[in-house]
Amino acid sequence: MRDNLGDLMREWLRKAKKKDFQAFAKLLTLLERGGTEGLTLTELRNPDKAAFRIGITGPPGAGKSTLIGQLIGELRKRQLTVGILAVDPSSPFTQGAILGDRIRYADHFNDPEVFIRSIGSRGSLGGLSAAAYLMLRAYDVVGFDVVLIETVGVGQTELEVMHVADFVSVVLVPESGDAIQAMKAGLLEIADQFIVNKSDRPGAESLVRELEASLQMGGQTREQRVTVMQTIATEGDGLSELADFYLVQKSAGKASQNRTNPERLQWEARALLRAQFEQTLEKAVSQILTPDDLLKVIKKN
Ligand SMILES: Nc1nc2c(ncn2[C@@H]2O[C@H](COP(=O)(O)OP(=O)(O)O)[C@@H](O)[C@H]2O)c(=O)[nH]1
Ligand SMILES: [Mg+2]
Repeated sequence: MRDNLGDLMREWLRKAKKKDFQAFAKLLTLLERGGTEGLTLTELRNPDKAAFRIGITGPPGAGKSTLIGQLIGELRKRQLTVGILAVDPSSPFTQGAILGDRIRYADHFNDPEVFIRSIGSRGSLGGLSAAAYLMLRAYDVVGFDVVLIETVGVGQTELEVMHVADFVSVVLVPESGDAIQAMKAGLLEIADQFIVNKSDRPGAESLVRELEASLQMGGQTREQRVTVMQTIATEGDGLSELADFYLVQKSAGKASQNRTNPERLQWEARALLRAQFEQTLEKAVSQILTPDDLLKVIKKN
């Protein structure tokens, strides 16, 4: 049974590498269900390519999905292949909402160089789900130039995007509160860049100034200077500049370096082990039927 799963994964992967996106979708589903089994695939363990992964995070409603929709178009104009992984249960890219947004994203759904996938659930012991890590490995193997990862930046889970992305953009809007609040939420730690979206709304300019001031005061710890850009995603304003900016970041070549970084591998191991523990835990818990079972099962595990 286990061998079968590995063989099946290998088969879908072989097809996916030839741009068979139906096969790729099937592979991702197996990776999502198969626990750590995906790691038995040599190519997944050691991808010979590394897509430039851009994490796009920020509070719900900030306009991340709208921004990504526009960004896909800009990246396609620049002849890049684009993969999207939405780790956001409320994303328009998730199953149900895709129907509603069919018209808005129609171009991209029919584009053979664009692949969109979402995972609704996160690891239930917290943290980014193990599946997300494995699926992103598969995006590397298939050979996308750029992968956009959408997460909702409101909890610890989402801060973890910094351990899989090669560049993290935090999307804020005038109404999402002041810069201090963003700093408190830990967003300064993970941001390589802030995008002030909805810049058509009042308060955008002052948010930019606040962010820049906090960045100056905050003693930026990462080697890269954190930038602040402004967009109006609904109008496509600032999107061409953003795409160009990402291409400059991409050319710095961090992606392949990051893939072999021990600290990152350890974060991935945490997610995979959490998933494994969780399975064991659920199995053990289901055996408890009497008060005496409680001690028995706990001692046994
Ligand atoms: N006024 C304005 N509305 C925007 C802008 N960008 C997105 N929106 C709207 O904000 C709402 C939430 O957008 P969405 O992309 O779903 O946000 P997400 O939850 O961060 O993915 C939608 O109604 C968008 O049309 C913008 O730049 N200006
Ligand atoms: Mg969204």
